Amino acid sequence: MQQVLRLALQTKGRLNEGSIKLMEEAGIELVIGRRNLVSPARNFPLEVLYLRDDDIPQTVAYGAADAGIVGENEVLEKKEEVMIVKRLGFSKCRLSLAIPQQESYTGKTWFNGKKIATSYPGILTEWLNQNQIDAEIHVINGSVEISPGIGLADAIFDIVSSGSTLVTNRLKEVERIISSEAVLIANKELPAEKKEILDEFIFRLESVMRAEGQKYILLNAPNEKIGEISSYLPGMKSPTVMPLAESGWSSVHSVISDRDFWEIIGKLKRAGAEGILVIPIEKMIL
Ligand code: PRT
Ligand code: ZN
Repeated sequence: MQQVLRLALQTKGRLNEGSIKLMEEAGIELVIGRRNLVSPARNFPLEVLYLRDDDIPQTVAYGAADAGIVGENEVLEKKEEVMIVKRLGFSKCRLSLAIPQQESYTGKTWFNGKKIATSYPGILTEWLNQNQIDAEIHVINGSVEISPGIGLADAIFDIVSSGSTLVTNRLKEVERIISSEAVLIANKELPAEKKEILDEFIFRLESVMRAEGQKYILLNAPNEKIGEISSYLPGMKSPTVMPLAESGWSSVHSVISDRDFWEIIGKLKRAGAEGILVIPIEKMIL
């Protein structure tokens, strides 16, 4: 029987959408049965096991799933024996300490003798120990941010993304402890056949991720300007230059990154480029 890689994904929540989108972009079609716990892929030796994010590190460590997509924060908190094989660049956030806005923050020692509410006691304990701070940890799951307001704690240690939840609860971020993003984790002892499927899966993810933030650009240029124009277009290798039917003109093709987009376009126009076309790239194989 052919081996299948069992991949744990979050059933619903912030990681689910990004994970499913990544699967689609990697060309992996899932058979989504109604309320199914396990969903096989139609066209790739993989099946998805849907779980709560908190359970993903342990499930992968124990081998009930071979790999999984989960927030790095959960991996660090749970300390299970898993490998982080790929950082995936979505669901970015940070774990921070926050205190009531009216408090004046005097530095890390402010936390001495204070009560901190969190769902991440492991990461917090480590930070407190490293900084030799003696604080009390109050573990709660969900709505951590309301604890100072209702007198349950002096401070919180929680996930922050835009920071608006803190503002709403009249809190201010005073220490950023870790930053996190979605990661692909894997069991440390995968059999060779599953390892091969995982490598192919990673190869596909990399092709998709590489293409993100990159655009394909085509333009027409007078031949005497090709040298200057090419110098603005690093591309994957050098740009492709093809003669146009109209003599003295060529078509130039290359790849540019979103970040440099406007700066490069300006330079190209000043150098005499015309008919500039910019097209999204779906995948990029090196
Ligand atoms: O049901 P299940 O247990 O699977 O899901 P969950 O409710 O535990 O997790 P979920 O779906 O909320 O988050 C899953 C993962 O997404 C987290 O472990 C993080 O790795 C990542 N992530 C990214 C976030 C956020 N951004 C985020 N903003 N997780 C939570 N938040 C919450 C945060 O707790 C706070 O209440 O959003 C609020 C802060 O957001 P801002 O934008 O107001 O700062
Ligand atoms: Zn959870």
